[in-house]
Amino acid sequence: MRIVALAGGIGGARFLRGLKDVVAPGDEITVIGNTGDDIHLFGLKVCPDLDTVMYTLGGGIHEDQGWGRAEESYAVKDELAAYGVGPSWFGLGDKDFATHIVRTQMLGAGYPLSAVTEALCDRWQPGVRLLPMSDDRVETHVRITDADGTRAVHFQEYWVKLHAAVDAEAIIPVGADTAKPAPGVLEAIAAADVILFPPSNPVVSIGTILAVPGIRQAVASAPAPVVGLSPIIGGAPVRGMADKVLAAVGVEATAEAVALHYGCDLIDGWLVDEADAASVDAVTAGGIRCLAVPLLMTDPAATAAMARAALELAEQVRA
Ligand code: FO1
Repeated sequence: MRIVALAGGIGGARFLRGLKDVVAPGDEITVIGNTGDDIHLFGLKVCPDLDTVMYTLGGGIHEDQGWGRAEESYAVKDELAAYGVGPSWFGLGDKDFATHIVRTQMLGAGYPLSAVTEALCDRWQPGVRLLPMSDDRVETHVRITDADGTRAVHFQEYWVKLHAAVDAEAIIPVGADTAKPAPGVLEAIAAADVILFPPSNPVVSIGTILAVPGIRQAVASAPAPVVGLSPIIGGAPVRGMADKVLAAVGVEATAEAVALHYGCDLIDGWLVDEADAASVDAVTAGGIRCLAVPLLMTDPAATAAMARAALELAEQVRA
């Protein structure tokens, strides 16, 4: 079976680890990764969501953080700070720097991001094919108003430096409108037997991937059933500040609202947590098959059960 998943960072990567546990030998998983979180720092290109998938599935992730490397040190970061070279608010570790140096070196040599990602994955062997959504530069910016007035800040500044403390007035995936899907992305979607939306941020992760011209249309018209898992449980995001960016696009932070935001032209099935069982009827009325199952990825077995439930719902939709 060919499975395609549109994935963002931490939640998406953790879900994929469970998916790998439940698929049969010979099944292929292609991950279309969000690159809107990418940031250029110290002359290096950092791809947080691609790296989180690669490290999580490759066994190098800092498990508690869900980003960066395990057993990390920060000597380079401290030296940069000693030179007064910022920013200091983004925690790049020494081992992680090597990834960004290799990536930037290969990009500078003319390799597209998709080829670079494939090369980095040669080392990590994540057990999935990891494709960036695009080889073109897309960077999500957030319009905010605070004491310094109204301005757009890079998503990472909003997320990591400002802790999403101010409301997001608008989410702008800069460059998305002229970006092209990376090689293999549209083909994977068209050939998929199942397409999954893991519990990633529906606006800045999955939304950004869908903002690349051609990708939303490919998913909507794909023969495969499309099943998503709600990143919102009981009216709050499981982690992160998805509610802040959902508000920016006028979507309530509920499992039901996110399903209807994607819409029945895009998704065929939607898993909500048992805490949101009351929303099953409303999602169903929206033309989307809906089931309430445990959605907290408390441990590998729970995550595997979620992945199994998503695949089973896809089969029900297909029938
Ligand atoms: N997130 C934080 O909250 N604080 C950090 O200092 C931080 C550093 C960092 C470095 C590399 C990387 O790949 C990710 C990093 N993240 C950090 C997470 C990142 O902001 C998020 O993973 C995604 O952008 C959102 O999914």
